[in-house]
Amino acid sequence: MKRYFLNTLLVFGVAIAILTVFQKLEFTEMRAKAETPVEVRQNKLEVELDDFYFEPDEIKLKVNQPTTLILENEGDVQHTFTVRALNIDVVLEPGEKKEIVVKPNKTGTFELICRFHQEKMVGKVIVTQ
Ligand SMILES: [Cu+2]
Repeated sequence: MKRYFLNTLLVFGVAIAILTVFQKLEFTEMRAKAETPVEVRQNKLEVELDDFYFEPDEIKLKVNQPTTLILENEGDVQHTFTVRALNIDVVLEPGEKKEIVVKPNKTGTFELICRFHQEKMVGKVIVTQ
């Protein structure tokens, strides 16, 4: 009877030890997730250039933080992704895809244009803190 009791105690002891380890692991994982800001994890953005618009036509960036822009010209003519205020100017042939990394050094709302069709092909780049 005494041995049975000890065995039961041992099983409980092991079970509690395992649960404690699992809880600690889960906690560590949760903390790792919480410490990585959303903006850092999702710093890629696809922008389509088409005849004759940008999609999306409003691009949100964080100041002093690098973002990869995946630019794709899905139209039948040449287009550019141009933000003069941020010294960005990329020309894309029809069907061409380019990745650029932008790291804006100032906040504000800046004009995005295609240099070849700037009367209709426009958008905005909004840089915030
Ligand atoms: Cu264009």
